[in-house]
Amino acid sequence: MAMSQASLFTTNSSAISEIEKLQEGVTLIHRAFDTEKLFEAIQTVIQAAPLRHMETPGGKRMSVAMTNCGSFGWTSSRAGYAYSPVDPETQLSWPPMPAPFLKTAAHLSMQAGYSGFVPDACLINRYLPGAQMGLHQDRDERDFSQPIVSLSLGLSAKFVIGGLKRTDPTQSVELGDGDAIILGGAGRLLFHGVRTVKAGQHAARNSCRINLTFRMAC
Ligand code: MD3
Ligand code: FE
Repeated sequence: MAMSQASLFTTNSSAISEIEKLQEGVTLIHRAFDTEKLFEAIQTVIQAAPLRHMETPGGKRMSVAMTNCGSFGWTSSRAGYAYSPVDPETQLSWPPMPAPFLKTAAHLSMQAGYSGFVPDACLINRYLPGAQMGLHQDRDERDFSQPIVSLSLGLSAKFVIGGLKRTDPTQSVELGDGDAIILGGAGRLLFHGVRTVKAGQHAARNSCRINLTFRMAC
């Protein structure tokens, strides 16, 4: 792993979390949350708003399957990227954010130094082995002064972080079950992506990687 500040330790009800500042505005927290509790809440969201492979504006099927909960959900289609108050598949509101989602996002953003974070959108990304996410910036939100909180569950993946230009050098970090990464300030608009997820042997959930990203979208 690349340069990181001395770690701080804090408790997460059952485990000892480890906080690592990867670079200005990029905070990684290991053992950050209760994966079992969140995994259960994820199942309830997925039952109400099933995972689906969205289409890129260029007409390609995304390898990552997605759904959302909260007041707004991130969508991609031939028409472009947009935050929508309804699921385009059903025209129904997205499922509400489960209480443990909100509580975890608020707690972790606080640990990274951002107080008062109340996300209105949570994107759920599911990576089966073979799925990846190309290098991109998150620019569809209204206020870039708001952080993004990302939680990883299940299979590990190599996460790539670059700079403010697509061609800037990158650093990679492995994100595994129970890891959180918080992007704010100077980190908020960095290019980032996820390398192709490999099949693996996660003890409880070996079939996929799930990532939750909490955002203040609108
Ligand atoms: C770094 N998801 O949904 S989350 C995305 O693991 C997305 O599914 C990835 O990128 C995933 O847009 C990475 C971590 C993340 C999220 C936003 C960032 C890293 C970031 C914004 C700026 C810099
Ligand atoms: Fe992103």
